[in-house]
Amino acid sequence: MTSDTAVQPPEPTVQALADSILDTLVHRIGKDAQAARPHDWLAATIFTVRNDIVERWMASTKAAHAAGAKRVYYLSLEFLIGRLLRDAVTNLQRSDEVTRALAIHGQTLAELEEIEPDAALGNGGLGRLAACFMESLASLDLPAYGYGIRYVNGMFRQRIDDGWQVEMPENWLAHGNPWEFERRESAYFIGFGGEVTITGNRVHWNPAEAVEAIAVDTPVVGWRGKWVNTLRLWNARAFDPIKLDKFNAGDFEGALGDQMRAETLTRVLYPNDSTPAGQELRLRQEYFFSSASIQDIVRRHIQYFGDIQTLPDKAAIQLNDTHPAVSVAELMRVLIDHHDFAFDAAWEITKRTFGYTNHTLLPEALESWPLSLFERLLPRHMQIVYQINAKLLREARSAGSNDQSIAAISLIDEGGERRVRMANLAFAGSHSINGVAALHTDLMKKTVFADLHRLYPTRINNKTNGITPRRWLQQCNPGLTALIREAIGDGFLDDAERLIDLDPFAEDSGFRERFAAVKRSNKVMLANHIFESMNLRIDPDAMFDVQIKRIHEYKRQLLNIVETVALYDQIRSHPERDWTPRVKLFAGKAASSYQNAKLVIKLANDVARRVNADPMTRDLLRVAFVPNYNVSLAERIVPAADLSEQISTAGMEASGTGNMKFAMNGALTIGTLDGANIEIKDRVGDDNIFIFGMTADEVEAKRANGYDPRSVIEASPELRQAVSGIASGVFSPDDPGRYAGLMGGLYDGDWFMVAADFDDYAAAQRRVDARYVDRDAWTASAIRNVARVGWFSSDRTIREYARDIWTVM
Ligand code: B1H
Repeated sequence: MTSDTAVQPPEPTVQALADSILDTLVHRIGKDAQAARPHDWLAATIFTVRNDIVERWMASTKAAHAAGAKRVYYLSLEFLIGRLLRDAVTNLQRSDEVTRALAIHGQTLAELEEIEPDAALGNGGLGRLAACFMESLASLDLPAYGYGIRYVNGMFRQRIDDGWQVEMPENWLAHGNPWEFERRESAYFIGFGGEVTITGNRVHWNPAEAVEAIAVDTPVVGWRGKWVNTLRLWNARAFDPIKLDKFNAGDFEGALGDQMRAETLTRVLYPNDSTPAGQELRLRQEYFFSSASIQDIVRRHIQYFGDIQTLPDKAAIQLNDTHPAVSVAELMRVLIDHHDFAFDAAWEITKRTFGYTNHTLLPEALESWPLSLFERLLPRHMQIVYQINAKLLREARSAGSNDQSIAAISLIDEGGERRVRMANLAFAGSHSINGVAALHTDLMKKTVFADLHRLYPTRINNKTNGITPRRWLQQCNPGLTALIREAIGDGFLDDAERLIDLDPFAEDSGFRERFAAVKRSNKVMLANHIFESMNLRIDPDAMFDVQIKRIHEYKRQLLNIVETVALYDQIRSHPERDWTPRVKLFAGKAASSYQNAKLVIKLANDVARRVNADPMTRDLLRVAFVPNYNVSLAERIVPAADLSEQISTAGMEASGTGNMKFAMNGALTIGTLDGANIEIKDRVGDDNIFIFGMTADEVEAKRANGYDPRSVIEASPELRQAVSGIASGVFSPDDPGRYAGLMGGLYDGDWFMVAADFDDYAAAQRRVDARYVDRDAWTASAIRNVARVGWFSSDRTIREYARDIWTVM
């Protein structure tokens, strides 16, 4: 869409804005300026800013309609959007105006922004990617809807008690949510269970239970406010919230039971990153939001275009991993049972409409549902899955696939308890299947999808992830943004790849000094925050070495911690050497049932306690585990980082997106040749990144040829000392055996190859030390990182999806 199709309302003056905030406070919140608390001012500000957004929103909707535009639908069980006020105000370019208007009332925009709850309707990278994509879609003026679930409780709040993670319920809606609009008129019937009957050639599904899905919309403002899209999250409600007959008979629980069951559906986000939860409630969530979204998409298409046949020309539905994959069967059901399509015709429309993005190859992460559960909950979909499978396997047979290949392609896993394979369903039902970084896409073709890829060799394609430079540069790092603007002008704000104009400034000593001053001031702000929140002092002149992400064995926080211990031992053995002072920062949540991940958190805290209390190393090494990692905390930490730890076992991190955020904010990466690290290295150049460790091929070969971690540990004195120190309780004198099992795992098995990569990692860290001492060279490299990673803007990623998969550009 062109930008001039949306109306630009006139900018109200600052005084008018201040008046309207006060008017909102009084008439909408019901408080006067004297009685209002900060949350009231926040709500009044959001409501006021929202008015401006709503006008643009309606104009965008009308423009898309008038143009008969094709719409993009992004289906995701996770949207990790974080706070919205600063995003909205900066994208509308009204920061100064709103700041000044609030000042008239003695309020500070920055302080109000800080009390906005962080909407954490996602786990990690996959959910944050969905949020970055929504922002880029709006920034590129592409008509799009995000579809998901309005969880009442998002990602749990993490408390650290005596070093252990404790999960606390998160309650982002406690003060209401001024951003959202409930659309009671957009409600759909969602059935579960029951049976399927046939009359004539008509199939009829009679569900045993049903809930209503209610739409709740949030506007998503693009850069410069030219275009506004919709994030539509579904809420579940009982059709009959109170059964009055039961209520009158005194059966209060029975009277409210349906409502309770419905509310349970959209109550809480499953806090797993990478490994799916196999519970029935999760499958119910998946079907609930898939069905509501498909019904809504079909309803809108028919309303606008009249003819369901043209659906693939006017709607592109992207499946964010397999969590919405049941949508494939749901669209088939709607087309066949409600619109009288023959199976084959419905299948062609379905394939042309869907695209599927895969985000992980970890075998335990590939979603599959026991056939018995799937059939009991979705009997009609089970029939359709069987029909799809019959067609798929016929095609495979006629293409000459052997039995082994047929078994791999099948939608049904027959090894052991029979299960429905959601990845195969998503693959079969889509015209495009994409990975999220070049290596990942390559491995998809060679591993999980090898047989499907041989059968349909044109479907798999790569779309390397990206991040929105609005949130992850402009908003989180205003100091750096201002400096870049002075140097190269405003062009990079609209096209992040113009950051390349900054490259020559790496050689300008005056610029390097100013760049280093910005980084230092970001570090001072983070140090203050850590002091205030954790009562720990860290030195802004030390190197800030940061690993923040979900805690998972494949991400190898353990490698970092063990190396930290080895460094600690080295410093104590050789205090006379010229050590580079470091602050090791960790943050991240562990899935509640992931015992090893929780133990890694405890270990980081135990190591921090001991190291930070040691007078011999105090000035050279500090360790901190910052609690409750979320989007807002990342926005503080990323601009302050010197070193970005991206150290997953090669072949296991599909892409990573934190790696991109750090590089764009001038941190240097220490990383393996995994995921998008490889593409970052290709762009920043070998001299501006620290690469170590085995390649994905080497990891695979080592596993195949029998890897013996014990001999590796024995052969490395530093590693041996660190591991045996941890194992024997040096860091856990209160419970000396605490880490015996965790360290034992390294000796016998070490699936993630911590030992195999240790020496090379430690050597890379000493190269990091040496480079950091030459502060000028370090800063030049940091500038080159910023200049050269504009390609990792999610605008570029979305343009590629729009051109290659959705054909909307
Ligand atoms: C990613 C997930 C994921 N990959 C299952 N897979 C989940 C899988 O709740 N579940 O069941 C939740 C999340 N998340 C991440 O996606 C990758 O690990 C990252 O490497 C990648 O950058 C990110 C975005 O593509």
